Amino acid sequence: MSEHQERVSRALDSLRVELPSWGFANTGTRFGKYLQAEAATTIEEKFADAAEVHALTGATPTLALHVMWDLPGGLRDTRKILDLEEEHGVRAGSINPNLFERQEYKFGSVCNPDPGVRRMALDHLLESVEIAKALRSRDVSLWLADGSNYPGTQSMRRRIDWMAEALRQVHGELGADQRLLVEYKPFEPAFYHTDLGDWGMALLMARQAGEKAVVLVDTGHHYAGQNIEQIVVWLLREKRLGGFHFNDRRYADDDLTLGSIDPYQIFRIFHELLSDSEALATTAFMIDQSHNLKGKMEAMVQTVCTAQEIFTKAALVDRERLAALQDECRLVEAEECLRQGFWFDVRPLVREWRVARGLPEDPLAALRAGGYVERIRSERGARNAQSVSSYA
Ligand code: PSV
Ligand code: MN
Repeated sequence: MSEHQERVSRALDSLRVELPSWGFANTGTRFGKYLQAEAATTIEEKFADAAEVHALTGATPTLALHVMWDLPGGLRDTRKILDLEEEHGVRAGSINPNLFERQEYKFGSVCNPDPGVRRMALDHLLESVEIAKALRSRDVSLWLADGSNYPGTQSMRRRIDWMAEALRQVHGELGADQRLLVEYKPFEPAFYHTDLGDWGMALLMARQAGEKAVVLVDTGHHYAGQNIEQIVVWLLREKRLGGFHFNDRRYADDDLTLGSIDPYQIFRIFHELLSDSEALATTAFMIDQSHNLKGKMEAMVQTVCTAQEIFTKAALVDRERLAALQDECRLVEAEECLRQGFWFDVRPLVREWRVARGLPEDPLAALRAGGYVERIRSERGARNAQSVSSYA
């Protein structure tokens, strides 16, 4: 086996990407939804879709769950999830509390000035920790939609204290191997201030919560032009990088397919991660995309294949040589050393790896040829069409 092949195999054997349950369901924009006949309408269907993606790519053994959407009965629903895990060979991944959809959260959840609403949010978080324990899930993944729309309408300062108090309590209930992932976002749904607006705020909050709290970087949650790989480097250095929500964006949190706009950025992020093998082993790679126009299944398989290809490119960078070139400030050679991996056409090697692992050589072609999408379209079409008419 050539050195390249070996590196590619090692990289692909190690890469695990978590799928978002919500990526299989009908989603839209704030202007409405275009419903797809194939979209999953139940948790059973989400597990089935995730299992199909895993069978095609060999890289997606876990499914992220959103508590309100996937376990509306809370802890009581965990039995059903355990059965689905067994049936489909896909495990529950990160557990995502929902602190943004209930009417009570209009002015925030754990940052709400109303102590009753704060309590309600905390109870939901604590139940989410219990759900994660029951499902043997390592990560409780927290995204707060909290914020405000107009200057002066909320005390940003007091809201920090309320948030810190809640996160400390949640942290106190985590099991020995569990983690609290803290996600940040600069705007939306709030348009003036977001209580966790950037990675620095998330890092400070994680530190205050406790040592099992780490930061989650959603690639779509940055201002245009921000150097995300530098953020990754800082979080790695602080030992507080918990994981990623991968997607791509052109303007804001667009939820576009990974690598569709700027594949070099994802490559640079992977390159920094691959420079820290210890952190790499614990970092959660999750997809957070909603495919509004593309077919759900096709888009998901395309995303995972893209992650595999770009990760492999980054694995080919000769990091030892790069470090030497950096030390000697041989700028062009250093840049070319990095870019060598990016420009290398890894696809033949990735195909070889797939065949060697008993996977389809071309997962997208296999999806199209396998009839799965046609079958779920006919099974789910009527149900999805019903929601079209009720939507209209
Ligand atoms: C918010 O934009 C976010 O990125 C959070 O991770 C949510 O959990 C997810 O999208 C789904 O709404
Ligand atoms: Mn996210």
